[in-house]
Amino acid sequence: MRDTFLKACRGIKTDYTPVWFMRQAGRYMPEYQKIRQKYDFLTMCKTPEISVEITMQPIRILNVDAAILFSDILIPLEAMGLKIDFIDNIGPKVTPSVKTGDHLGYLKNFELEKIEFVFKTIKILIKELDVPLIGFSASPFTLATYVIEGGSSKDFVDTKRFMFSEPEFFHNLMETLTEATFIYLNEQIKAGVHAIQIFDTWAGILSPFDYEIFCKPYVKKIIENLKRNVPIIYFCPNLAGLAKHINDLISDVISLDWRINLREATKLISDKVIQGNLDPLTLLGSEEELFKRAELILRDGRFAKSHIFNLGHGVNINTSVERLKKLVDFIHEFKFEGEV
Ligand code: 1CP
Repeated sequence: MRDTFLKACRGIKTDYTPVWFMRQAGRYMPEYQKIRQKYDFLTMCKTPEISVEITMQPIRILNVDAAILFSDILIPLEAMGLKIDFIDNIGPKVTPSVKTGDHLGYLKNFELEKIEFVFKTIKILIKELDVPLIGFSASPFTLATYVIEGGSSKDFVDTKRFMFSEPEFFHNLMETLTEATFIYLNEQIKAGVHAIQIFDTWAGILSPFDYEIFCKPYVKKIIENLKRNVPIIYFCPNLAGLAKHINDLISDVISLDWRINLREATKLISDKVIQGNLDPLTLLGSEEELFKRAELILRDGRFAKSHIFNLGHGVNINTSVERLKKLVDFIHEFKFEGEV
């Protein structure tokens, strides 16, 4: 197996900077579209043969250094008795939504059997892949936003109303989601994933004060309790005010978005491997501007304990596959001065 990605996760400097992309499987890729025309998104997630094929597409086509399981952060909610739907042009829908302490009973005990397809997919993938497989979940807080809002949100009014009016019940919700996420990730590790990424997509909507109270303790608990034979990546976009708060999270890798200078970030977060942090929309511009920014990131990455190249968020649907492929080659072939 090509292990450059895993070496970097463990803080070992590598011959070249490994690269993979969040949302590397998806709608920007014609091969994905071809399958997506026949099946809805949930069916694709729930059918191991399809999920395996889509996970592998970017490995074959882009030559990235790691695969990420094709699934979604909302899938485990089905194992907790909630219903999830993905509606075209609108996004995910979670029913019923949990808006107050009175609704906590909507969440049932986590039943792994209901999402057996995830672990089946992982078991097939680790036999077929020649690169490491990344499993994932949302952080309990990020998952809570979908459970409370009933889907995506722009302002998170219901989440914050719940949090600030019934903090104790909010903590109860977080406990339940933390336990479920722990079981879910542990089962992915048992099935064979080589690394885990925890997506804390919405942590950045919190003040540093509230991040410490409502979000971080739960992520920390999961990381501390997971079997630590696989590296753990924590993705936290919009972390400006949170940067110094994540130093004592014991994840091996921290994944950043483009809103923070990578070199600055290595000063704030010195004990972790850094992943990131190219603005995904640079891929829509000229090649010259793209490579200029990619080079800056590669050079800044040398100041980190170790560096994994990634985007600051998911691949945009308008991205050209050719362009992404060229970026992978550019990263793999990049020579740092004074090194052969
Ligand atoms: O219509 C389609 O074809 C479905 C589009 C799609 C895809 C391809 C969704 C709907 N999810 C996914 C796959 C997905 N989602 C992966 C697969 C692996 C890969 O990266 O290639 C992963 C890791 C996710 C994780 C995910 N889902 C996150 C966290 C990452 C992030 O982007 O911050 C979030 C927030 C979701 C929720 C979600 N799933 C899909 C949509 C439209 C949304 C809503 C996003 C929002 O609330 O703004």
